[in-house]
Amino acid sequence: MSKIMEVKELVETGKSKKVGTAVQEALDAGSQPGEILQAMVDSMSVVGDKFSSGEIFVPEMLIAAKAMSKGVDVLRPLMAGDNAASLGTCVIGTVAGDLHDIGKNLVAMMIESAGFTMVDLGVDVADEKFVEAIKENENVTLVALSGLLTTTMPSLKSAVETIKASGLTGFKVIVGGAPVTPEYAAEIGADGYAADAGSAAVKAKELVK
Ligand code: B1M
Repeated sequence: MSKIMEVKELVETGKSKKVGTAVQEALDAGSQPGEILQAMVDSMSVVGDKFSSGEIFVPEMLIAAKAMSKGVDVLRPLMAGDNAASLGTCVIGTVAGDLHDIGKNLVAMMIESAGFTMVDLGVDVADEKFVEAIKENENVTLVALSGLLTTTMPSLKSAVETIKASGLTGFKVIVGGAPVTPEYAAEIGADGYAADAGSAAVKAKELVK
């Protein structure tokens, strides 16, 4: 089995202790970081499908997520670019009621590597926490909101509304996450939308220029 396939299988089966080593071995064997990352993202889709079909349950999803995070830890220094150019501070978080953070962490990593200083509020972030973070941090130029559940899409809406109603200015709001569409982003008043971590970094730069 190729090293990259081994990484994929280890993530799918939640073998967190082995994933880091396997990712390093895949790199040593010549695989590119982006390729390994995509293999792990594909694994999470398999995990999601197995969950949907009742083959696995929440604990298995959780351990697969932990395994993927271990793999991402090895890739992080290789994915981070030259962030000498400061495009300001980005406040990021997964919206209220939502505990998914792998996608948000990847988006944070890519936006940071595009030249932003990152303030990561974590998961299940109440609307007011975003407002507080904009007030408390210097030169916030971007607020990035992630939502992974159809049931937390209204939290994206209320977070955008609360942030816009705060009267604070000088930043743009970008939203994303699997159930989010460009149409929904526009409907809730977000300034931007991106489908994945790479395009989030591109869009982030575009929004603050
Ligand atoms: Co959850 N979960 N989960 N889960 N989970 C999904 C999302 C689901 C699709 C699985 C399924 O049924 N097939 C489903 C949602 C269905 C729906 O709403 N339509 C689901 C469900 C139902 C649930 C629970 C309700 C299950 C339950 O309890 N019965 C529960 C909810 C808990 C809560 O949040 N309140 C739950 C719990 C969990 C765990 C905690 C066990 C775990 C998360 C652990 C963690 O994140 N630390 C988990 C996992 C692992 C998943 C799946 C399997 C994988 C998610 C993931 O990390 N994907 C997921 C199935 C799937 O995704 N196919 C699933 C990899 C990641 C790289 O992709 O997060 O999509 P993603 O991020 C992408 C893009 O979306 C985008 O860029 C990222 C990188 O390219 N993106 C942005 C994300 N944020 C962005 C922000 C941007 C721009 C782009 O701008 C700011």
